Amino acid sequence: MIRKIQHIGVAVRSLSDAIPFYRDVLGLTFLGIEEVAEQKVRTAIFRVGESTIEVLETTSPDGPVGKFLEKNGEGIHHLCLGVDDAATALAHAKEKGVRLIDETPRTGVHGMKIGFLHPKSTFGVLTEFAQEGEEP
Ligand code: CMX
Repeated sequence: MIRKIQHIGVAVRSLSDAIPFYRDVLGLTFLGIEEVAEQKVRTAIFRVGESTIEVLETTSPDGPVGKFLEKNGEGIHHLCLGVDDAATALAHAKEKGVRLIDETPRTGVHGMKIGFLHPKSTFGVLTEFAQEGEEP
């Protein structure tokens, strides 16, 4: 059911400050910037083999990334696992007693179907499922 690490999300204060590190120091392929208004984030996406790193900047202090930065500062924000079917993956986790943030999938970066598990239920790591097929 789980195919790969789809991406790792990294929260930063400024995309324009962080992009040169990933692009010029690490030499990763920069796939572009996307804004997900519903999540109050702008994300710069970098290819790493079959996965990506999503560098996340908040567009509002009260968004999930804004709150995370306020409490923790910059750092790894979430782990995203590529799955065949996001609805099935969420339902399976719920059946096993995991607390869901999303009961059903919603639309994320690149139009992927995504859903989150609550970090209090996943040993402190905010975990996302993303339905593969439309990722970069
Ligand atoms: N990783 C680990 N723990 C986290 C966390 C994270 N990224 N974000 C919050 N937490 C912890 C908080 O530190 C807090 O812990 P304590 O109670 O010990 O202080 C706890 O979770 C808070 O939980 P809450 O009160 O239920 O909720 P919050 O309002 O703080 O929201 C969360 C937390 C995870 C439910 C919310 O950020 C969320 O819904 N996230 C999913 C969406 C998201 O993160 N979008 C941005 C990425 C977009 C994308 O890549 O597409």
